[in-house]
Parts: sequence; structure tokens; C-alpha cells
Amino acid sequence: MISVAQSDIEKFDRDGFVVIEDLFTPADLKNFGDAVDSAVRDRVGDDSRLIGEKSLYEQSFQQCMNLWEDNPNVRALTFHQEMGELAASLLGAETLRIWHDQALYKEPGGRETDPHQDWPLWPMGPARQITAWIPFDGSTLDGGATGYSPGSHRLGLAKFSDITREIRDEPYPFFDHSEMANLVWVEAPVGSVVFHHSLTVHQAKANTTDQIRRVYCVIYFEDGCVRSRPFWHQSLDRQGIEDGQPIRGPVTPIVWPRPPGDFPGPPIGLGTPPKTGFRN
Ligand SMILES: O=C(O)CCC(=O)C(=O)O
Repeated sequence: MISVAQSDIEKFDRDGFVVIEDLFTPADLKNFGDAVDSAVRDRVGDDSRLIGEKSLYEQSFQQCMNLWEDNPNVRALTFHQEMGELAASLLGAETLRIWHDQALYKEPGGRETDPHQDWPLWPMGPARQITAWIPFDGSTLDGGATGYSPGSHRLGLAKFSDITREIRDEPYPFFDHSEMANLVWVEAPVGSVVFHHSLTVHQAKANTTDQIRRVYCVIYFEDGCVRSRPFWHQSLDRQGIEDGQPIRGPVTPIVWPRPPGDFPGPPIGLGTPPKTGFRN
């Protein structure tokens, strides 16, 4: 059992990200990695396009969200209590819900993930969210490692950068190289989890290896967050949450604390998440 060190809480508070090592054993990673691989295959296994034929967003990663709904074997990872407790301690929250999970599989030849903050992409407030980024094989600089701008979550910044490169109906600000100059690149060891705050500016390198960068994320938010903006999001619109209403329901169940081995089933009658990407 891992318990979070005070120094990790202080580091997360100061920098907006922290690497927690040795959360998962090789056997855990094999089981969870196999489960997520299988769930991703069920969603996109029939997509035979080469990387160069995909959209710029898909070239950053193959995104499949809410895999916990599809595959019971993924749920033990999504609702992993030790990981949830770590996330809660780092954020300083008593109860966490899941915003969504996601596989972010960066294919060989996949381009960089553009610098961004997560919170402006999510129509909820306040900015009390934390992501667990789990690389099943660790991460390397040539294989899509992530980089974080330390302390950027404390600057009062909230820029919507269109990492999909698809929306384009207004000029979205991108972070430029000077803003990313102090980036800290993280090569995450096998078994570790990188946690980051939803306001931390971050990005990921291209994958120049011949292996898929297999990453799974759980995005947690503090219970009590409300819908704060009207734009469509599956985590809200599937369960009919209106502006100002607390985000509570079976698409965003409590993820921590839960009794051991008690995993919620998929929401009934609320449609399915997008097959890939984040929009229908
Ligand atoms: O893994 C990546 O390429 C990007 C990760 C990311 O943006 C996130 O987890 O919020």
C-alpha cells in the first residue's frame, strides 16, 4: 500500500504535477494494459488508416474515452482505490468523481500533443480536477513523454487551445515556445503514474519509436463541481446536466472513496460515449 508523502503533496501544490513511482507492479500493468488494449481494439480495431491519413488530432493520439463503460476488466483500474486516494490527497479533496477515463495511444510516427491546459476544454467549475496519466510501458523522450510547465496552474491562466486543430471557428490562442521555455520533461518509470492539475500547461513529444505509446488516464474532479459553460460534453449532456447544476449522475460516478471491489456498472439508457475523440 502506497501512502502519499507530504513532500509529494507540496510538490504537486507548487508545480502542478508530480510523478508517483511504484504504484503498479509488472503483473498489474500486464493485466490492466491487456484490458485497455482489448477495449481500444473493440472501438477502433477496424480502422486501417495509416497515421498520415488521419486528422491532426488523431495524429497526436488515438483517444478512446469512457472505456470503463465498455469493458468490465478496465474498471479495476478506473476505480483503483489506492490511485484514487493518492489523487484525492494531492488535490486536497474528500470525494472524487470521474469526469472521464481515456486511452491516449500515440502511434509510431504520431506527432506531438500541442501545449494546452485541460480545464478550458471542460465545461465545469471550479478548476478542481486532477488527471492520473498511466503509461503501461513507462514513457521516454523519443516515445511521447509528457512535459509540464511548473507552477503554471497558479498563474491565473485559462487559455482554450484547440489541440484538436479542428474547431477553427475562432482564433484560439496557442501557447508559444517562449511560454513553454521552462517545461520539465518527464520520463516516467514503468509502474509510475504522473498526476497533473487541470490548469497546468503541458504537452507531449512525438513518438519516433516503432512502438505504440500505451497510456490510460483517469480524470477526477472534486464532488460539488458544477456545469459552468454551455458547450457540448458527453460527461454532461448524456446525463442532462444544465448550467450551474452539480455534476452528479451515473456517467460521472464517485470514484473515490468506494468499498473495495465495488465498481459501478455502465449508465443505463444514457447513450454511449463518442467512439473516438471527445465529440460525437
Ligand atoms: O498523452 C498525451 O499525449 C497528452 C496528455 C494530456 O494532455 C493529458 O493527459 O491531459
